[in-house]
Amino acid sequence: MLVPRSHPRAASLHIRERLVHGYRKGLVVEEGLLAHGRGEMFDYLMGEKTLKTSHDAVKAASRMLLLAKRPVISVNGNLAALCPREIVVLARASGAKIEVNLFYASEKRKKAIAGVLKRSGAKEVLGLDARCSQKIPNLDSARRVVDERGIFIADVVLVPLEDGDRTEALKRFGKKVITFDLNPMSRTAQAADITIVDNVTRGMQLLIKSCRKMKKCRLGKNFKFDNKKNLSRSILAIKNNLGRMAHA
Ligand code: PTJ
Repeated sequence: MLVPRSHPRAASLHIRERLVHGYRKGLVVEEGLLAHGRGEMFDYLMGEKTLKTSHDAVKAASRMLLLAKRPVISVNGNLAALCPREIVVLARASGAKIEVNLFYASEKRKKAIAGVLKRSGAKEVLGLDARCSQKIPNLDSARRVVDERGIFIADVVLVPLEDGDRTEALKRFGKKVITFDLNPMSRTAQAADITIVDNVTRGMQLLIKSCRKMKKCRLGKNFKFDNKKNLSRSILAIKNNLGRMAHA
């Protein structure tokens, strides 16, 4: 049966198609397809809509990005396949650099991802020049290799769809971490300073809008955001939604 595009289910099918296309083009790894499936499950439980708590997290994240001295958007295969244009627009709106950083690293995939970003309008993509490589201490995966002009010296790093080990390593290394994760219970979601519990395809657009809006305001340097509390509220919202679905 054909589902009309306006239906949330149609949106999720469209997102899936983009990811599969990204896989065929060599941007996404097989493990990325599995990670997406996990995300889809949480999105389904959320009713495929942005939660109120996620809007609050987006506001806090845009503030943190705009107040940062050296913000960086860390790009992996899934993010590049799902929202290449949004990455470039968000970088412009927030003043962040763009760096390719992969869990399952390969030069070929890095180049393919950088190519997509450049075709989407990126002027500079970090993470490709081996002469600029530095290492995040106490991390085993390929994600420890970062660019000395980017993540290595960043104060705030946006790490969508991240693995828990690197989020914790980035925190130990003194970085503020913002993440998108549909699973509010994941290690990354719990370890980050700000977790946007939303599909990255919706969340990136909201973050761009929020950065553009906040840019026009005078931002106070100090602001508080209780990520743990916001995550608990997100879990409760999902639980309530589940209850409604069960009784529908
Ligand atoms: O491209 P690479 O080599 O860097 O590899 C990327 C993956 C995604 C394979 C790697 O980072 C990975 O294995 O990630 P994890 O540990 O599986 O975590 C992915 C998290 O992202 C999970 O908690 C998912 O629920 C969540 N997720 C999946 N799809 C989305 C998502 N969150 C937001 N939006 C999505 N579309």
